[in-house]
Amino acid sequence: MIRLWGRPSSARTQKVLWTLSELELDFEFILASGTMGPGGHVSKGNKPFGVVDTEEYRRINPLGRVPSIDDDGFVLWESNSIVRYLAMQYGADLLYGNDIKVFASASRWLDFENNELLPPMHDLAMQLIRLPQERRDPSVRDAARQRFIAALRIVDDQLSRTRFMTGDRFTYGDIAIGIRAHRWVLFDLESPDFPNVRRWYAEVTARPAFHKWTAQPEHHLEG
Ligand SMILES: N[C@@H](CCC(=O)N[C@@H](CS)C(=O)NCC(=O)O)C(=O)O
Repeated sequence: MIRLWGRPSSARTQKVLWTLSELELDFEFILASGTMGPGGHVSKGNKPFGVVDTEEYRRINPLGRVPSIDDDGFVLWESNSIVRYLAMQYGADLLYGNDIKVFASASRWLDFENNELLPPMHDLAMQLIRLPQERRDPSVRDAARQRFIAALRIVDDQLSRTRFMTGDRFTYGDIAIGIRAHRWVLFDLESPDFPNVRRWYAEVTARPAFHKWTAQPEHHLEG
């Protein structure tokens, strides 16, 4: 049995949730966070889910962050490593066509998501949703919007040449980029049109697995 520690509003946790849903795997979901709780972010006085600051959890994840998994005694943290593990262990055909080059290509998009899309999106989530009004700074928000757009241009260029992020088949690379694209659409900020992203976004978000944990706007816009 797989246990997953995380929170539904965490895009990194969502990478794992979407992957588990694609694979139709059963799992126990343990709500955990030091910064968010059922009412929202701690910066607005809300109580966090907790768990992450316990000694027991620190033995699972020394950073005290989410997500982490325990698959029958095999413990793993770092969201991208978890997605790659689940793909290799349970979904080689479905999530990368059992092809090492496709695996590596999808893996590259996970790193791109982590390095290029996540930092500006973190700033956007803080500036648009999580910080109290008096701590928000429009110049930080706008710089993050511009940086996200620059990275999205690269995604659009890739998708002008291939149906999915790595070629003609859906892979776990589409999951990581798909979550960021979904959040971007929900943020509804001023942006150039990216027609290839639009076409691909319609296709990946039509997948039933996307609707289990990732589609819901409240996981992206509340906090
Ligand atoms: N590189 C790590 C980063 C983990 C991380 O920073 N997770 C965030 C949530 S997206 C977190 O734990 N935030 C603090 C909290 O919720 O307690 C990963 O990808 O798993």
